[in-house]
Amino acid sequence: MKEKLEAIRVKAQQELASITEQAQLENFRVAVLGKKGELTSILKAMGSLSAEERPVMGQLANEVRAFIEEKIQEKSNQLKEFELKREIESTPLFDISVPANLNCGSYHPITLVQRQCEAIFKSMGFTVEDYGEIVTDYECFESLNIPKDHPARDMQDTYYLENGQLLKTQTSAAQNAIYKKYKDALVNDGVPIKAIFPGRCFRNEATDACHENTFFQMEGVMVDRDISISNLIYFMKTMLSEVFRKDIKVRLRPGFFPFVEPGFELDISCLICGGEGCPSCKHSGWLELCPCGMIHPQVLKEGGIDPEKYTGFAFGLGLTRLAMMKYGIKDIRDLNSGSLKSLSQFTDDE
Ligand code: FA5
Repeated sequence: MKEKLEAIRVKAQQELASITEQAQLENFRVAVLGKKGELTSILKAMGSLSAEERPVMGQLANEVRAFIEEKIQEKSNQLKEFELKREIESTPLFDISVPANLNCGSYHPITLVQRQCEAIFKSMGFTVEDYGEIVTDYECFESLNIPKDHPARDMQDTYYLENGQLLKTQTSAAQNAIYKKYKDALVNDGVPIKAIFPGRCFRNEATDACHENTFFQMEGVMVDRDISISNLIYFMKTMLSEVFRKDIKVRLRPGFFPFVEPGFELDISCLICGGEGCPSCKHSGWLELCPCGMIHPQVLKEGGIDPEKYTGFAFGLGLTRLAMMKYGIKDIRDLNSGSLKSLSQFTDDE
């Protein structure tokens, strides 16, 4: 029996070395350690051994089992790493010199990133909401604690219609409507509000490599009893690690937005220059990506939610900048250029 056990250990090592897929690994595990596996059938024969031999063989069999289990785990980790590497390497980087493929359509990089973010948040129980691009002053500013004479408006000048409506400057403009839509389920049935709402935003501002007058954001809110900054940090971390699938440097610093308290700026180290400083990050090495914070009590109240009982977080992810970082696009203006030559290279990502 001793020889048989040793032989299994050696054979297992040889077979493991040639395995390249998780499915193969599972078949191997069942063939050796499963109910009808090689090792299990040897253990079953243990009863025929003498009283002196049994504990010695029992100990050896356990050692062999533990050894093989450890090797299977190691192999599984190795395969997972390979798969992740393969996926990262197959993500196309933006290359303006790629010849145009005009025969078939392709998804815009922002659509790809938006869909990916939606899938991540849906898997964490968030609903995806749609909202208009033309909104009222109340939706875009007043319901968010930004009255008519508030200086925060200076940072978000926009385009106004003759009837007083405006092109929304931020996806936060949908917050009030979302709170009103879900407040009854929250209060009566205890269902937390967990929603994301991606959308196009417009600002009347000078453009440069990281600023456009028309860009995409994705807002997210969560409201329930006892929601804290730890919840906010958890969701931000999960989202970034799922999107980039690699370690990226992030910094959180205080930031002011009248509709959150406390408020933060979440920046990521610029992936175009590796944090050295370049036009894409205004030579700072960091890119403002996702401001966030705890929803201001006044904003909850305005949405019909009692801030004494409920708290929540909100974030405003810069989707266009996320697409820049994910695909290595140096100038944000390329994304609105409508250049089929640049955009067609993303065809294969879906
Ligand atoms: C806002 O728009 C806030 N509504 C975000 C927010 C939501 C804060 C919820 C707290 C709670 P800000 O103006 O910084 O914040 O824009 C948010 C993100 O949108 C920026 O970090 C950036 O990634 C992106 N962004 C803003 N302006 C532009 C622009 N002109 N071009 C491209 N992306 C932009």
